Amino acid sequence: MLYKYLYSLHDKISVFNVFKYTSFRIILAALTSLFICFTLGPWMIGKLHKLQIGQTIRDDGPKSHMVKTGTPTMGGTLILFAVILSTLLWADLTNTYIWIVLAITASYGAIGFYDDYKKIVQKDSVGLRGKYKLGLQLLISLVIGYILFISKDFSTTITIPFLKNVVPDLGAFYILFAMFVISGSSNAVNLTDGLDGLAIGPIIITAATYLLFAFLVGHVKFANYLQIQFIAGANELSVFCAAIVGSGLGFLWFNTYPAQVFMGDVGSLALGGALGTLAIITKQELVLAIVGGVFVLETVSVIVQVASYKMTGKRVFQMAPIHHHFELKGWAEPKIIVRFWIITIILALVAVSTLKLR
Ligand code: 57M
Repeated sequence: MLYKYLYSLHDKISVFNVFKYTSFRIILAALTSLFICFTLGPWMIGKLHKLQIGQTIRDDGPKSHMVKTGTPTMGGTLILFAVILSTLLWADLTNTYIWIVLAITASYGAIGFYDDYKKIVQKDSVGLRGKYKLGLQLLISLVIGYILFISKDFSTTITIPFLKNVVPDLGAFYILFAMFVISGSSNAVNLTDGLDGLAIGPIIITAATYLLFAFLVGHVKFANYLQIQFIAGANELSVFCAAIVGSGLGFLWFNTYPAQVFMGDVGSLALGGALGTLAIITKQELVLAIVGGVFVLETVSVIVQVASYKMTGKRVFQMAPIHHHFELKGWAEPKIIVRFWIITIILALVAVSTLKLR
């Protein structure tokens, strides 16, 4: 929005020519969303305190969490505000992909907001029932999957990491696949969001990785050189990714241990859904399971724990998701968090290497 206006002045002010470049707008989007979170963060935390939007802590979890009672939550509202505003300011709004990622972010955010609101403001411990939450997520991702499916340029093949010549075409099943990736990613991030900074760290790293993927797949020269699928217009998504990176860093300032604010479902469901959608549009679908390995690990730990308990009556982990297992083993919270970040950085490097090792 703003960039089009500023660029239109380049005849008079030649330096404004710079707004034409995606690379410059990536930096502006990151800085704008970071600045919004930095400056509005303290005000929002104060407001959440005032409104008594504080977390209730389950007493069947690690006892170390009891001190977190009353920590303001729903901080994801600020992240989403910053992401959406800086994308609107610096991205090309004639680009359909931008509207698709904004739609997922806003709609999944609305589901999370309603769930948080029911739990925290209306004191309904169940919140939005799991089946309705998942049903809504699937319905929205069905619509997005269908829109992509009918758009003439969109291919229904999937990219298999490290295997250049294996390109399965899912045809209409791609819609189901997209639903699985988008909703699965949203719920996996939600499960991971159980320690200070544990979710936002890997979200930042994953968004930065997709910033690079979007930039490369959207440039015909880079795509040809790397022999990856060229997706016209996908490079604009790197502006959106930058907005997530910036707001994520701004939020982490306050969410780092000991956290002054939690993101709530409004943040985790939306950002997870956004990452899943980025993976689908950039045709780097399965790479999400590599760079988002921590999200996958957390989810698998829950599946294994529940399956084992139902079938044998025994638990595999002291508690699932797996971050609780390490807490109960006596690891300090910051140690678990930083180690999960380190793992994600390593996985991001592996994910990027799939561009060359094929
Ligand atoms: C929500 N929510 C956090 C905060 C955050 C099936 C089962 C595994 C589901 C799972 C679950 O409900 N997961 C999704 C996880 C909660 O955080 C809030 O929720 C938002 C994210 N959705 O933004 O608003 C708590 O997490 C801690 N936290 C931090 N720092 C942060 O920055 O410390 C969050 C953000 C917060 C705070 O304590 O209150 C959560 O964990 O509840 N359920 C579980 O994770 C439960 N596990 C479980 O029941 N395991 C069983 C079986 C069923 C697998 C087992 O192992 O036998 C545990 N959750 C908790 N206590 N809190 C159980 C004990």
